[in-house]
Amino acid sequence: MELTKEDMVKLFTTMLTIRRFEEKVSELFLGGKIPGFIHLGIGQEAVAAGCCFPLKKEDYIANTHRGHGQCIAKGADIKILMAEIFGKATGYCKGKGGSMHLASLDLGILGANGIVAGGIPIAVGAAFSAKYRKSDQVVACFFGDGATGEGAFYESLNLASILKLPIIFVCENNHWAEFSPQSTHMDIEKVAQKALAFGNIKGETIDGNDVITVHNAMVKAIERARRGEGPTLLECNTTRYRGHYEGDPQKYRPKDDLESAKSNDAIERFKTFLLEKNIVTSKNIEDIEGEIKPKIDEAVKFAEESPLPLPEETLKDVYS
Ligand SMILES: Cc1ncc(C[n+]2csc(CCOP(=O)(O)OP(=O)(O)O)c2C)c(N)n1
Repeated sequence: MELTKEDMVKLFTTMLTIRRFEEKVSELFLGGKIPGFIHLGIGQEAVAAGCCFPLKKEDYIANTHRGHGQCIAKGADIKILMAEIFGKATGYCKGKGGSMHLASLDLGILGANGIVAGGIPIAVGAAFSAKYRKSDQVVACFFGDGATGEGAFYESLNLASILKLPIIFVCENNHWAEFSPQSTHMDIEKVAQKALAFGNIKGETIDGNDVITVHNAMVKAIERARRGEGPTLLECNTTRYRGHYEGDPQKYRPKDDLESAKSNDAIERFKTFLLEKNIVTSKNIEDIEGEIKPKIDEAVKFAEESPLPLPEETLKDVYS
């Protein structure tokens, strides 16, 4: 699937919406308006946008604790998403999931997960179901570099390889697992090398801050999955700008690590590309920004004005 100019504008709009949405979430969380814990993917937007764009509505994603962007890219309504993050009854999980347990089965969003690597076996189960039903659906399963040290990762990839399941394992490699740099929890350089252990999994490492590269690699992985040739482990190198959780002062992080990351910003790079190729003008960019802002304000208003879940609803829809 070749990207048209229109597609590229849509991709850019998605990335910018994710960024502005999360900047607003940060502001509201630090202002005490949002309960619980928040993990932001600011800096990682190209992975969510590029990977979800070629998915069909009926395809599945399993996202992570850092999963707002993946939900927006899979088609979530930012009003309902914001309400869920606020813990309100109008949210996707009626306010009982919050930022870390976002799910919408209607949109094929199987759920963010507070358990690191917890979404991986769920995604493999969904891929097995798709294959069994011959539904032609694929699953995009997102996780971080830290998750690839979990037993669930190896067991899941083993089964997915043996059964040649229609799944794309997307590692959003931001090179940090909580407060530990990749070098302290992995003795190999690339997560994609881990694919070699399984047989039917194709491993690939790409520039996760180049949305077109991400998109094109994902298209190939989806085609391979739909042809029944098996899973792909797609490692997207990227960076998170914010702390592990919102409020984390990142004292463990060398200053130049963050500064060099910001000079490789996915949104700025794509904007420069679009301008240089005359796909958009500066005025178009301003207009896109101008359209996103009121939508985010509207989402916040909706969330703030929505009711909290009723106490008698506490155990409803809760099944484990
Ligand atoms: C099974 C489990 N172990 C530990 C934790 C605590 N924890 C939360 S996030 C995290 C790091 C995850 O790193 P990574 O998978 O790279 O994702 P990232 O946060 O970088 O997006 C850890 C250790 C947890 N939530 N679940």
